[in-house]
Amino acid sequence: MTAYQNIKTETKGRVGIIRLDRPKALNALCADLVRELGQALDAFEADPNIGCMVLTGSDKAFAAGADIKEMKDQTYQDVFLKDFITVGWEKVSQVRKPIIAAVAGYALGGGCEMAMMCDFIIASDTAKFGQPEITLGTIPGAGGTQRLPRFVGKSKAMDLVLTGRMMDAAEAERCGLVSRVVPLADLMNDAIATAEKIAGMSLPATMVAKEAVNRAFETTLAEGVRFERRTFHATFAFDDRAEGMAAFADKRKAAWKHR
Ligand code: CO8
Repeated sequence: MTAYQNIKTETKGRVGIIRLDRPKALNALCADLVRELGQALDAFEADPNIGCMVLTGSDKAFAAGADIKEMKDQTYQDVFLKDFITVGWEKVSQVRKPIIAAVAGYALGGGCEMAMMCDFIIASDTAKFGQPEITLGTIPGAGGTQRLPRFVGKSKAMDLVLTGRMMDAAEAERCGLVSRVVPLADLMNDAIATAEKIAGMSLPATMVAKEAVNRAFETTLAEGVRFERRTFHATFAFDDRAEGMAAFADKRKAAWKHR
């Protein structure tokens, strides 16, 4: 397995776990960390034994944002020429296998944005979310102004982006940013059990389901429903669709060919 400096990876059954691990900076997302994260995502994406991923941090911080110390002296030319953020970061939103964010502690700025790039967020009761970039004289740069309103609506997104305040896990669940909140001690067990359940499904069905839900955020309702209909029809080409329905009719457990 590749040796990483800023993350740790492990597998549990068909689940690939990536842990952000830069404790001295509360997992601030420096360039090396983002590069390693991209490599780990690529490796799990390519591994036929992995059906779902979990992205997590420490009890204290999922990630406290982009690395401010690394950013502070950069010029417009620097960030423009290297297309800062686009390279590396987008990979989290581009993996085709499902990925769950398991968030404890701070998920701020780029950390909150990275959690939102995952398919859904399971939070511990100690989690804190926010987009504090305004307090640094800048704005979210990894999708915060676009993804946050889609999760929580305009009013709450404006409140968070314009004040830079943090919200706790209860508020994040109320407004739909997270799918569920669990006690800190249960966070990883819950996230891994959820990922195992997903990884136990037919992989092609899981991947097209993810693609179809994501389409809802990128198109009109009519186009989205048309896309869903065509994709649903296409699942009739899957061996596993035939097996799933046959297993139901035979009152037996489906034996997926593609997992
Ligand atoms: N960048 C660099 N270092 C950080 C960051 C960060 N984002 N967050 C914390 N650290 C460091 C601290 O400097 C400190 O280091 P040191 O011990 O050397 O002084 C160490 O981590 C521990 O932090 P604190 O002592 O501050 O810990 P506290 O428990 O007192 O406070 C907080 C925790 C409230 C989370 C506080 O650390 C904080 O406010 N951090 C900054 C949060 C923030 O503003 N995040 C947004 C960053 S901007 C951003 O994400 C833009 C995204 C756009 C895309 C970016 C692409 C790269």
